[in-house]
Amino acid sequence: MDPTCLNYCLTEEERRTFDQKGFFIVEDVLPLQLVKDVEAVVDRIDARHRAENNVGPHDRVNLLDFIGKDEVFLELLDWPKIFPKVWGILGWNIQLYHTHMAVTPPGPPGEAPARKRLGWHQDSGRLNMDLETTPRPRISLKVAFFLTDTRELGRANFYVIPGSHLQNKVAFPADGVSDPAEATPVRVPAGAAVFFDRRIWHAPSPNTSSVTRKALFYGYSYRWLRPRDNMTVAHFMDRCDPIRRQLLGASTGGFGYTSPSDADVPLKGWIKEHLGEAAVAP
Ligand SMILES: O=C(O)CCC(=O)C(=O)O
Repeated sequence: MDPTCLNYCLTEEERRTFDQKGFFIVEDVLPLQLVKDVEAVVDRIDARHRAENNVGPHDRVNLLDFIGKDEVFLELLDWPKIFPKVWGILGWNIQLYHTHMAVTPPGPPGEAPARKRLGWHQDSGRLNMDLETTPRPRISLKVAFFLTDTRELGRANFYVIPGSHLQNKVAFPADGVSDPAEATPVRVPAGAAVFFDRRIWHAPSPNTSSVTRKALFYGYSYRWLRPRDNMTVAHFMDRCDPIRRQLLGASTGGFGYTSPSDADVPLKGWIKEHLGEAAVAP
């Protein structure tokens, strides 16, 4: 891994914002030419998925496990402007546990979206029922790469309730259709990344604009968590460096997920080499 990524380590302000609000935004993460290149790949995959699954042109596609579908997605896995922030938050015993590609086209012309509450949720399904603490533990985060400018409202903005990552429940308005007063659209330019704690209450929203919104979600977790999708990456392993192999799920065996040796976590060795012993403690 190129050590120049160390220019993009997690800042104290980012850490504070993440701890307090449950998310933060980093702009200019992807150069615009790369955004265009990635978008072309997303368009091809989206078109095939729609054709094969009979999905209409105005319906949202949320395709899980896109990581293995093109080499360019591998580049974003340890992208220098984001990856040091990921291990700055979670530490070195980490993996990619989940990816999803969200393509939200404009709704049908002349048809306003139904008046209903957004689909608020915390990530990770059963974790939110099976873990008994308040708040529940963090365990994972997502990085959302935005390929579309969503600075305007109505562009299928990603919504969050800032600070709600420390709440197991949200109080919804009694009318059954309104969103909580604290619901906030995340408004970012193309090429930005949004880091969010899996526990933050968040939701997709309808697209009332004329522009299709495209975003790629990379979920990072501790290595002992089971992947949330099929992680179809075996064909990538040969061409990956040891840190990428770690991120894609490699381990010396079952024991190595919960009690990793140095061979299981080359990221730990890399951080120690460049930032010293204290950076990898405990
Ligand atoms: O596509 C979006 O804006 C929402 C994504 C989402 O709900 C999720 O990552 O769980």
